[in-house]
Amino acid sequence: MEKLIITAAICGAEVTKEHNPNVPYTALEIAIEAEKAYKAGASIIHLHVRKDDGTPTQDIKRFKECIEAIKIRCPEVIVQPSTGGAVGMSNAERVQPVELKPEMATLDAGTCNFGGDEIFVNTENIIKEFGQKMIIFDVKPEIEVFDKGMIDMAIRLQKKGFIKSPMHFNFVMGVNGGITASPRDLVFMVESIPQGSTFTVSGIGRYEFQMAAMAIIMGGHVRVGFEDNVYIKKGVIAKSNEELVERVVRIAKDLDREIATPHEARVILGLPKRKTINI
Ligand code: KMH
Ligand code: ZN
Repeated sequence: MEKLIITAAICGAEVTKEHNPNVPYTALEIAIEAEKAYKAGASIIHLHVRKDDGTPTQDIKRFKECIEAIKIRCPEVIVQPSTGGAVGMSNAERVQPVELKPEMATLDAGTCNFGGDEIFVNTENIIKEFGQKMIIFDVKPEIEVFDKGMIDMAIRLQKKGFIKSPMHFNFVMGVNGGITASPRDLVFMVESIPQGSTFTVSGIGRYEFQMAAMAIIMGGHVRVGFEDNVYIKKGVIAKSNEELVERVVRIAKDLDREIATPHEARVILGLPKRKTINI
């Protein structure tokens, strides 16, 4: 089995210091969390950014500042900005970080309920627009899938030229309004992606480590982090994203799966070679 790519979703857009005081807001806090997660075994940092007071933003200058702060501490790590942002943001606002030409960025593949009255809107035209922009700026999309129909949308848009092949998916499982975090549904998702694709699994909340174990066994990759879950175990707040990554590393080692370095992750994901990787 190929080595395991661990993504750390260190910040998110919805989780706050009220949920866990260790959620990073400032560029310095974000860079410190990224470095700790990287040193623990993460090769990708999935990145949302905040204003200093914690308000989510997709401001390109803030992304640049945070990415540079991360790259000073861990130049090797792959930084994957979000184009999902926070529920309710405009498309123009969300897509900004793609213009920084990061190696990867997320591409959300459909609309879904997001708990309560929240709706995370990704129409077909938004996905086409973001996908095309990622092709122009040479950014590999991580296709965010909250339900099975979003896989079908991605396959259709790949055939129409809006997404390049091979595709890399992230199955986000357990959102209130998305697919459940169950073994049956994970098997269904894995069997639904085209041959040659890669996949990561993000289990939300208490499902984080159960889904991680299943992904490891099935040859997929794993995402953990405060964006998805703030607890290291039931009722115990994690001190850092590092703790969450360390737990995945322990599970992987027990299951005889080695951990990929960022360089190995680039090879597995087929990221294009760049002379310099500043961003
Ligand atoms: N914050 C969610 C509404 C992504 O990063 O692309 C969307 C999200 C997905 O987090
Ligand atoms: Zn995200």
